[in-house]
Amino acid sequence: MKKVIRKAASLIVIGCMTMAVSGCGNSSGRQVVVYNWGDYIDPEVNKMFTQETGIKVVYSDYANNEEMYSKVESGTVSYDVLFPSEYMIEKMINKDMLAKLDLSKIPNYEKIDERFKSLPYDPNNEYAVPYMWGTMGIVYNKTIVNEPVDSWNVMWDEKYAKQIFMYDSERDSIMVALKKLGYSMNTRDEKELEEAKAELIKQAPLVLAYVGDEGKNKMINGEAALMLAWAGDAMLMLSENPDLEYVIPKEGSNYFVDSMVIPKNAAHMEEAYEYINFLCRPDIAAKNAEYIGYSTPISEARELLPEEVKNSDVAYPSENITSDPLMEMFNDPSDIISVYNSIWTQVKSSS
Ligand code: SPD
Repeated sequence: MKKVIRKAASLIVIGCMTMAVSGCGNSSGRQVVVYNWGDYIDPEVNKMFTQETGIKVVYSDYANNEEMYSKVESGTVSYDVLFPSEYMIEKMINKDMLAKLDLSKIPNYEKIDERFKSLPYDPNNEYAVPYMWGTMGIVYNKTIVNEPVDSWNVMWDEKYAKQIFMYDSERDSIMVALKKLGYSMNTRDEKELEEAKAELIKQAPLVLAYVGDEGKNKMINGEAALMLAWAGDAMLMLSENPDLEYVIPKEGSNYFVDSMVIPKNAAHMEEAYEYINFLCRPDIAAKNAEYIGYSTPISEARELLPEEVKNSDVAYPSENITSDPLMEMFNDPSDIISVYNSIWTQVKSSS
């Protein structure tokens, strides 16, 4: 987890991607078209994959599940491997957009811990191969927030006006408001969702910015007091600034699993299988997890991590956390997506 090296390396990824498109380091003519979250892979891993297999990686990234879905649905680019979160996998399965996997082509699938298999979005392990997992919580700067932080309420505290970063994502922001109110993040109750909207509108004047990946460096640089963050990003921030802490609020939060899937219309199926299998190899999964800060679902990979990472409560909280009823995984809100979209439009226009 090295901020400065990571920034330089991500430029190399783009450079390598450009070269990959024009055929750099690859004589086989084989390629795999990968679309992943930003800051969600060690660029060296893509290079190693090409060196070992001769398959070039045409790599690009997205900021959130919704952006990925729109791009894939538009059909402007045909992707081979995607990394959606659980609720988006459920939606893509329901829309018949994903290929059923032949797990015999992913022998490293057996390395994945059983507790990350047969999850509600893919109960028979037909479509998705877990990649990274984690929780969502609050990163706060102890030199500014010098009181115990244990509740989402702090993100509404006027003392911290214009020192709060929220995440620029409708699903995650609405989740925070629902949990603050004591509701399920998967509620279909329009009254509860209206209350969540009112909370977010109330919070908007206090928010310094609705950020994406750039929020991490801003927190590291002490530009805000509080930030809504995923544990993997928290790992990176905490390693760079000892004044920062991560907490999962007592009202509960989101526990997520991002997985690798192959779209039904993928043009390079065999290469997609090879790529997914490579990322599940314990040494590669460990290298990747150490670089990006997120939590690998492969115990053998976790064992290879530095002591301070593999024993971190932030990246690897107690296993009970995934059975805590206050910690929820998102499910697909397609049936009420217009309500979600309308809430988010109103929140953003009030900020
Ligand atoms: N840098 C972004 C890493 C992506 C993390 N995914 C979290 C998904 C939660 N629904």
